[in-house]
Amino acid sequence: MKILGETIKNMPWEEMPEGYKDVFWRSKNNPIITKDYVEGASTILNSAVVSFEDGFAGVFRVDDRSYHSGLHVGFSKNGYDWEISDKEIEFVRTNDEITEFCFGYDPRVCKIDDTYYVVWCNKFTDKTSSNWSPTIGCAYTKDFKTFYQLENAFLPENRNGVLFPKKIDGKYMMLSRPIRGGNVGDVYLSQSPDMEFWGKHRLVMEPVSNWESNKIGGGANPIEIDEGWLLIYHGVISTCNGLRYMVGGAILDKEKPWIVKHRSSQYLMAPEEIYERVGDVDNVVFPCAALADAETGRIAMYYGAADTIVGLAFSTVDRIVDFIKKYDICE
Ligand code: BMA
Repeated sequence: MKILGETIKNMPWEEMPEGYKDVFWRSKNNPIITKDYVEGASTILNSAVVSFEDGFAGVFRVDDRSYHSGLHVGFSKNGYDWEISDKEIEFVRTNDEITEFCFGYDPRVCKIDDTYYVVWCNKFTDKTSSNWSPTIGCAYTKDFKTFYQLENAFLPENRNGVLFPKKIDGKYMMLSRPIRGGNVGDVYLSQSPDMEFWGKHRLVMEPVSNWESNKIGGGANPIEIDEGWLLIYHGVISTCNGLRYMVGGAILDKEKPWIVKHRSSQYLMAPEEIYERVGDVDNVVFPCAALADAETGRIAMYYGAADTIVGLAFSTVDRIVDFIKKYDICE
């Protein structure tokens, strides 16, 4: 199975432990990022990384000690050691009517042509409103210095915006998770000619297996492979002990990515290590980014663990696709 896309120099990588059986293996250096990277941080969690110039850039969710979620930019040469700004990104609004940035949950960063788009869970209403109403905020940057904020993509409530790394049939494509009653939800796809007007909405998938029965949502940007789009997403089960967040996998159709061609009935990764099981929110692994190297087929996934730190886990495109097909619910 081939990854179609960039070859990544200095890709973070560690060999699979001998005799290892699961899909993803964790970095021996986990946690990769802790609160100590940013002065005044309470936690640094669900964050996005992309390759940039001769290394990597990231947009990090930093919750401060008032529990305000800000987005901070960071840079790294090797994907492990990061310089993260102590200051929040100050978005330049492209028109005065765009809601001022209020908070930033779960950012994703996606390079499309020569532009890096940032999408995150944004508060729809203004700073003074106590109304929660989350939706998908959008911005772009070319240099990770100046970020221009665009219109919110959707009406509230919506979370987990994830862009495809190229236009399909001339349109930007975004996955998102509108909330249906009681904070449960499914993955939808919306299309846009300009990153402003979104339509042609399609239902992509609903929870099917028990492990994801509470809700599902996008994870990393879909990875283009010869067979379609490899989607690493998150799924949640509601247990007697609260919610448990896990990682799932599916392959979407190349031209019509709202069509699911393969999808695993089994999760690909679940909270297992102590830093995934215990934290601000126990039992959470939450993927927001995956580096995918076309030359080697290697995949390095960045994920938030227990809403407290950022971890890194590795796999290969073959290993993930084989697993999805072995447990395929679309067969
Ligand atoms: C979701 C999001 C994530 C978080 C998860 C578990 O609703 O807010 O940021 O990781 O809950 O708390």
